[in-house]
Amino acid sequence: MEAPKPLSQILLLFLLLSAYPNAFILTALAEGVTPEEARQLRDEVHGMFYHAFDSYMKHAFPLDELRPLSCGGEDTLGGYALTLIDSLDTLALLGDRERFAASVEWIGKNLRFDINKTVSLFETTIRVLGGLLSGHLIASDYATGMKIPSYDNQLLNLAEDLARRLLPAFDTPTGIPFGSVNLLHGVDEDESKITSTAGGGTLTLEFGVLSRLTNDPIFEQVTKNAVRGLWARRSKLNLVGAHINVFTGEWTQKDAGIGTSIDSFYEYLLKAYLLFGDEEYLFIFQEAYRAAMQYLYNDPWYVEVNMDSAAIVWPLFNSLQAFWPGLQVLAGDIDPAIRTHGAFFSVWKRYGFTPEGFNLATLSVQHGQNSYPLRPELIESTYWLYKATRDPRYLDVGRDMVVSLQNGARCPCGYCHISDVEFHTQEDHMESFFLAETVKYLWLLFDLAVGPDNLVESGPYKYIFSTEGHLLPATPQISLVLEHCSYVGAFCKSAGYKQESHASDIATDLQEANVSRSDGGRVHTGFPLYSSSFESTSTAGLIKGFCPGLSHGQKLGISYVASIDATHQYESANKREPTVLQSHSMVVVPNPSSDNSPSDNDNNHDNFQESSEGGSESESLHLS
Ligand code: DMJ
Repeated sequence: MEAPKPLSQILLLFLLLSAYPNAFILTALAEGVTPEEARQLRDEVHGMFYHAFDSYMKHAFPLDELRPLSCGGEDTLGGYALTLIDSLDTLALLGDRERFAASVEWIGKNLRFDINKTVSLFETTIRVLGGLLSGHLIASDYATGMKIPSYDNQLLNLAEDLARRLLPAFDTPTGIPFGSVNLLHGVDEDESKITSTAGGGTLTLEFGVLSRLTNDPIFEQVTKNAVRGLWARRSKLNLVGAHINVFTGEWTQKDAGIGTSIDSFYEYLLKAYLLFGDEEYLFIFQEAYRAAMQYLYNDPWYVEVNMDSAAIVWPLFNSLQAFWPGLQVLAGDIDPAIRTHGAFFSVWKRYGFTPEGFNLATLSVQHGQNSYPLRPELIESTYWLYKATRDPRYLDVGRDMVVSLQNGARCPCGYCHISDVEFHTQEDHMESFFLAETVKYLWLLFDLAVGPDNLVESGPYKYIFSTEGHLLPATPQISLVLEHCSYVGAFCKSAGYKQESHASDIATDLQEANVSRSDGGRVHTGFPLYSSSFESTSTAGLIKGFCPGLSHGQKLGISYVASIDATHQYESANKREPTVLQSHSMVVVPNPSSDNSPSDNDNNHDNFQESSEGGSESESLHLS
């Protein structure tokens, strides 16, 4: 690892960066993608998927992953057709009934997990368990339009068998799991006791869904316990480190950040709340998010700091950070998401790909971190920002990404890792997440622009994407609700009539549900409610209660309400006027603990819920 930069250099950097954000955003402006082009791009991405998927099936299957340069395959995880499992729900999303059904059938008949393999708990959960569960939820349900008549829960049975083999990893004094586990023998004797925060804290969605499908709470319990174990050891600043000893609970790597080793810990806090409605996750997310925005955010970038002192240790952009603007869209914090996405995309534009590390002090590729292993994160955020704003500039961004992938990464039998973004050197490997995520988000982006007509946007459920891009539907069985009304708002700034009517519907709903009192136009609930959105042009709101006035899509899905702004933005962008985006479509950010200052906390935070509940009236977490 390179030594941290001197403070003067870092200060200079931030002076530079504070002048840069707009420039970064403006560099994102390109020739506009027309609706017809969007359709062509969607079809091109479809072709990209099949170039890689068919090559995998021809040259690598049933090995785990494709070697796209040499047209071969390799076992990289457990030796169980990883790429096929990871691709299942993308096949379904693309409407490929034939390959989806054939893949489900093959997996049901051939996969076994009683094998003497030590595997990564995190990777196995997000890729294999998540892939099996989303495949099961699509194959078993008429409402998805992809039900397989002969399907008889084979994928669910496999998922349960696999998860039971992973359970020994959670048998630690802290509840934070080991990083790896043997599928036949449990945890190896010499297994490392050090694990990453993301590794221990990114398991709740898959295990929680499994619990709700099998009616066995154990899976949900152990993964929630792991999150509690990590969060209880947060610093006084509400930051978590990167690596921890699962026996002693000591942090062995105290660098706090939103990227490498921590990223999806934040992601699953919010998504576990959205999928399961479990407010404990929301409380933790709110505190964790607020701290991240306070200590890690250097508009528009994010740095790594010491979790105790907040001193900057690494002024680096790392490519895993790029999921964050997408998460911010789900959290309703769209303005900083737009700026950060613009900054991150400026790195992509410079090299044609994002390097694993980009040094913000030298404004160059971080030594030793010059590869682009086909990661999806920036594309994922582009999709979410387009979904939230409908700003056509995000289609331009998507087109640039397609061009980069087609010109730089496409190789004879698939898509190659780029081992050096400065020279576009190709490497003979294709991670399964290229088909599970990278191509999926690109396709969704362009399909959104031309239709949309797909399971995610027009299907019967609200879908939460796992960190591997797997589709996890908020079915009543999974969300444990009928009239679930953790409504992710679809308000738009200038659509005043919609905003007003929603606001009054909601106020009425809350009164009817006897959980609120209305006072001077503000809505108060027993649960902290983001209230000011109804009065201002800001558009954030988490609405709890019963919402008879809302459509099915609004109650159960993240649904976009076209706004006057959006139309205006489209026109403006086509006239090449840089516009500031304001219309929002999905928003949740109440703050239950505005008076819970970091100094109120001590190092052992087992009582985090109590301290959260002591919070005053809700407020926004917009901290920029
Ligand atoms: C994927 O496996 C997941 O997105 C994970 O959260 C991070 N790493 C890769 C993609 O970069």
